[in-house]
Amino acid sequence: MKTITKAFAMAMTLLPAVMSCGNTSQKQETDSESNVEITIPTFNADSAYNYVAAQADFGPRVPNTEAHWQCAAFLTQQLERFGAKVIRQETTLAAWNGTPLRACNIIGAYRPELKKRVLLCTHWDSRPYADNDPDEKNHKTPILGVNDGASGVGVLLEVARQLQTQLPTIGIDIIFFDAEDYGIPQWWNGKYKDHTWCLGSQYWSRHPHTPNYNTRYGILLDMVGGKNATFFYEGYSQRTASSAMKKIWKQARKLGFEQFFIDRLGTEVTDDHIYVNEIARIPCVDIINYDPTSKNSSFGDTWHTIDDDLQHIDRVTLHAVGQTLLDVIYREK
Ligand code: AHN
Ligand code: ZN
Repeated sequence: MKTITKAFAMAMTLLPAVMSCGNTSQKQETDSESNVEITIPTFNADSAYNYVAAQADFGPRVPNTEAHWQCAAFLTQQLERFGAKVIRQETTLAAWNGTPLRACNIIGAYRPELKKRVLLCTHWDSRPYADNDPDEKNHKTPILGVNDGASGVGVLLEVARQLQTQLPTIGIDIIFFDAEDYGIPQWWNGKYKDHTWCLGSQYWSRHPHTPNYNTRYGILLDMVGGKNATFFYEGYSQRTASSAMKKIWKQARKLGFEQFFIDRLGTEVTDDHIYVNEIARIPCVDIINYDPTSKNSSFGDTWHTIDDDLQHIDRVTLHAVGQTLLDVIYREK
């Protein structure tokens, strides 16, 4: 009885800040500069987790496979259900070994008529090779890509679900890039080839979904679901998108997510944000797990291994990233 009373009292103290409406909840805040009341949705980590699990259920989402196309249809359907204007960019891209990959970037636009916009992106494909697995016999096995692929998509689908109920002041574009993870494998001992990663974002950056596409900045998610993930300032984002980067980390830390969003510089990584910045000229921040303690890889123990599965996903991490995104985009004016 005592504990129930205590829990109830604690819930009561939260009531003025968090209001429930149907299956979504939100918090009200007054903007300190403009005195305007803003309503920020509450990110539902269970919902995000379910979207991550739904992708894992398809199996590896490697280009030129049936599971890949089925998942593309699922992602298209979800964005449409959440009220986005959906554009599918289907094309054929050449892999590192010359294999033609049937690829599809999936774009969901909210209020496409607005000039003031923010871009949220992540890759949705999964890697055809577990080439960083401790066991060499797995090096040619496709990975499930649950953290590396599905986690970013899960977070952005939950953001999309929240966008549908109440729109922010600015327009939002969500892009699921394809063929990010078909890069040259570690076991290849032939000639090295550059620019084999991020094929979908390279394509989109050369062919944006609308002519003269412009946006304030982009936020890229990569491996945002691992237990105890840590997001350091990524070196390239720091050099090319520092104001957006600082804004995101500041907001995250204000929300109490300082164990995830570390106030320190990490390394520089090859990822979709590089092409978005270099080709499309959009400053883009990479929120990517960086684990300086892992013996297997700086992206964490499960990176490009057969262990990148649902068991290693933590809702708490999804929540920290998703709520930070919502707070950042609903504060844009
Ligand atoms: C490197 O392998 C250095 N970057 C690839 C980025 C990546 C792969 N992100 C997810 N998978
Ligand atoms: Zn990868």
